[in-house]
Amino acid sequence: MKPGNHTYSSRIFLVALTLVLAGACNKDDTPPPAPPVQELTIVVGYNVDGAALVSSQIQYTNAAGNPFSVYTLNYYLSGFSLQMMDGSWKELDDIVYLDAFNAAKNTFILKGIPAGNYKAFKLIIGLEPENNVSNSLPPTVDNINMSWPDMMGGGYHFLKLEGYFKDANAVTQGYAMHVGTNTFHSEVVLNQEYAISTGKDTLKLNMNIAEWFKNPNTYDLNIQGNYSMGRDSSMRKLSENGSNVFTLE
Ligand SMILES: [Cu+2]
Repeated sequence: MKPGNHTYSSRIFLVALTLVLAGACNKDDTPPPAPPVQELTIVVGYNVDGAALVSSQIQYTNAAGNPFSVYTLNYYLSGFSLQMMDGSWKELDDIVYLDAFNAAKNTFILKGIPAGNYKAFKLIIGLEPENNVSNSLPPTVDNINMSWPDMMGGGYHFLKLEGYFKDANAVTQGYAMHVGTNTFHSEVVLNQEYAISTGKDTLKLNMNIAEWFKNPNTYDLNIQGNYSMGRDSSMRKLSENGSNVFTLE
């Protein structure tokens, strides 16, 4: 072996050793990165069969042919669950109060959702039985206004949809679609693919208010009644229709 070759080999060995040591040092000194926090902002929008939601004169017509307006739309969303591509579900405990005519109460943030691709989004309109307990929510003005009388079963209103309609004699009357009491929450399943990226992301939910009167039950305010509170047959129809009011954008 020539002396020059020996020197060259030693140099390669030293360079290699340095790299190994450097790598080892980096491994010891660098903490593992903290898992990123995913925030999913949900923005809720409204329409009435494609028409913009405006709180004003009677200008919409429901599936039964009743001309109607919308002045109040308050409700709870809860039971959020997001299905990943492998079929597993990420369930969340959030309970959110919404007011269609208050922009600040149509946006909310769900936290701690792993980034990735999803294939379904579930939620309920209203409260599940374990949360539908009188005075169990923080005593905000909104929650107090949504309380359901104890003598009628207690808990909270799941939905208040109110406005005016023209009855069979073309006389303007008020209507109040109030839904509450256990088993009358609406289950919403949106089978649609969406991606949640690392960091912050947004999903848009759209409610077609006309669906409350339409599918699967045509709700005629003249026949079924313009007040639903405490009437099981009316609340059942509305809660079934509620399963079809949302689409995911
Ligand atoms: Cu009521």
